Amino acid sequence: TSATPSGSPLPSDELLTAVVAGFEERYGQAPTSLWAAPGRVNFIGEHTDYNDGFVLPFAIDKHTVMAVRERGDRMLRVASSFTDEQVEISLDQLAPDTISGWSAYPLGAIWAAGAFGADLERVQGIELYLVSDIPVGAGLSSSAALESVVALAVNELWGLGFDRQTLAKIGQRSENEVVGAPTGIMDQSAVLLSKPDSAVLLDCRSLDSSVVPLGLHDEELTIVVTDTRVEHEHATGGYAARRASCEKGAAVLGVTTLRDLSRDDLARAEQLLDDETFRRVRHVITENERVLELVKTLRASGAGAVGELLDASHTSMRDDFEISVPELDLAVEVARVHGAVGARMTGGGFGGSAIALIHRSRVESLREAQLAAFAAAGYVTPVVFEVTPSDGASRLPL
Ligand code: GAF
Repeated sequence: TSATPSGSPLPSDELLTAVVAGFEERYGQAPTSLWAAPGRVNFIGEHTDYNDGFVLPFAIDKHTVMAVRERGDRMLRVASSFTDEQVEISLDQLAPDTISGWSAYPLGAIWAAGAFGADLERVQGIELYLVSDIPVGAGLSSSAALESVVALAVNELWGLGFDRQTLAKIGQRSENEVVGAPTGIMDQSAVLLSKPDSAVLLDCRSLDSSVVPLGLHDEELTIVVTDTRVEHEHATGGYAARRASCEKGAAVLGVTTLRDLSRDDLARAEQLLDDETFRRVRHVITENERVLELVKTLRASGAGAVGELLDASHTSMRDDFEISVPELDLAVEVARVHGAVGARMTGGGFGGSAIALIHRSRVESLREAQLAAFAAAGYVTPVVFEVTPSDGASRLPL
């Protein structure tokens, strides 16, 4: 894989070849522009985004790549390597209830741009083809990458004039209203705002963001992802239930969102809430603190000093928020035993991936240990790989 001038890894040559070849095969012509959006790892700050709290994600060196050609009519045509299904719809027909299935991700982002005020009546259609090496269902934001790559491309091709934070909101709106998952603003923000070797500190209330250098290289540290291959889904089940618990906790405690609470409110929360809701609230309050504490520690003492906060975050997700699964707990435990500075599950939970912050020299032994431990437990073989904190979505040279 080659890199940009700023040192961020570009999508693999394999993806770039596949996207152009796939486009030509589907549409019989060459594309006129290429776009890429990365997946993300959340370093810390889980289920805090929809509570107006703090998150600290970074983009990774895995990408969704899209080839596009502008058309002379109002048709949108979307195709991908994920499925044989090619979807065609006129811009005049685009609405949440006319789009479904996998095409809800790319088409939903276009609809949402209109919902944010873009004048889609004056634009002409496009045809696009998508490929990706971000594993689906691994908690690495393959959906946000899809929404964001489309939002970024049409913003530029159609001259819509949105800034990146608004493009993130457009992706989120599509996810909420077209895909139907009640997710927050973190993933699309990570995909669109990240910078190499850094994480993005985002205040999900004000949407103020700052780039926080991770300095992993200087300390010979790296981040290893263990994708448990237990697939999660945010449109159904646990994710929405957790969100509802947080809203209930905030309502009982008389605040707009849990962001308005601090450690000083825990005693009152324990008195007023049932045990389960109390533990959900405690996770969010303490997780917000951990995000800010981690950024402080990182700046003062470097990444080698943040392990305890990562570990505490996992414990809180496992015991208080109850979004971990045995496979994630095992991956975290194995990482700790094999010398990780810290480890935690990342993303929405109920499956997906765990991350370990670890010395580079220990990556291979950690991989072997994960494979052996999962085999011994009778779990599906996990996929273990290093990730590099990378640049956000961009246009690629064609
Ligand atoms: C998923 C959601 F999409 C995010 O908005 C966030 O809530 C995350 O789960 C949990 O931190 O990735």
